[in-house]
Amino acid sequence: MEKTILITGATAGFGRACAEFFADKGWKLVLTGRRTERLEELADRLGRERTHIVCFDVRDRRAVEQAIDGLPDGFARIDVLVNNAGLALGMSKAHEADLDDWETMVDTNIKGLLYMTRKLLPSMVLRNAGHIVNVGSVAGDHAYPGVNIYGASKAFVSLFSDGLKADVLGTAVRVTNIEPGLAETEFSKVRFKGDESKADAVYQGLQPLAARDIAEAIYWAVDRPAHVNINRIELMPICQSCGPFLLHRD
Ligand code: NDP
Ligand code: 8X3
Repeated sequence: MEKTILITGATAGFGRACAEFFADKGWKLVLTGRRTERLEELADRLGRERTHIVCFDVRDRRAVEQAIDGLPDGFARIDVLVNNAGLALGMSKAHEADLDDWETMVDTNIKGLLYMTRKLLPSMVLRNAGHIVNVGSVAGDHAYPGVNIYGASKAFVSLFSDGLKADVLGTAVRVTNIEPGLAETEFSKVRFKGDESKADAVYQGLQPLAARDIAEAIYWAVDRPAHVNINRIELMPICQSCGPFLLHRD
C-alpha cells in the first residue's frame, strides 16, 4: 500500500526538499504551509494525484484541527508526520531581544509542533503504526550568543521527542528528532527579517548543508526496518563545530 507523509513547512527549505525526495520514492504527500501559491506550484510539479495541499498557520490550533479533520479519503491515514515548520527570529541578546519575536518562536516551534502531534498521534497509536519526525537543531544542544529562545525551543523539541518515544513504548509508533546544523535555506532571510545581505553573509566562504541533505537523513530514518527506531540524528557541515566555552576577562 502507498504510504502518506504529512510535512509542515513544505513551502521552502527542508520541507520542500523532503516533499521532493519522498515524491521521488513514490510516497503520497500532504503538504502544508502558509504560502498557497508555493503549495499549488509544488502540487503541480509533484503530481496532483499524489499530493494534497492544505494552507494553514501551525500556531492556529483550530486551523490545525480543521486541516487534519478535513483530509480527504486517500490522504487521511498519515504514516509519517514531519514537524518541520519553524523559525528563528533575530540574534539579539536576551536582555535586548524583542519579546514578540520570542513569542512567535514559542508559538511556532513549540506550540505548533504540539498541536500537530497531539492531533495525529492518537490515530497512529490506535493503528499501531506511524512515525513522528521532529525537526530540532544543533542549537537545541549547543548554545551560542543570541540563540536564547530559538535554542531553548529546539531543546524542548529534543526532550519532547524523547518523552513521546517513552509514551508510545509498546506500540510500533516511531519517533525521531533530526538535529541539523548550518544549512542554506530561507532560514537566515527569515531570521534577519528580509535583510538579504545579512542572510547571504551567513553562507559566504563556506559550504553549508543543503536542504536535500536533511531530506536524505529524514528518509533514511523513516526507511529503517520497522523494529529500528532512530532516536536522533545530529548533522553539521564539515565547516562547522561546537565552539569552546566563552570567557569574559576584565
Ligand atoms: P525555511 O525558512 O526555508 O522554511 C521554513 C518553513 O516553515 C516554511 O515552509 C514556512 O512556510 C514554514 N513555517 C514557518 N512558520 C510557519 C507557521 N507559523 N505556520 C506554518 N508554516 C510555517 O527554513 P528551514 O527549511 O531551514 O527550516 C525548517 C526547520 O528546520 C525549522 O524548524 C528550523 O528551525 C529548522 N532548522 C533549520 C536549520 C538551518 O540552518 N536552516 C538548522 C537546524 C534546524 P510558510 O512561510 O509558507 O508558512
Ligand atoms: C539553526 C542551526 O547552526 O544555524 O537551527 O544555529 S545553526
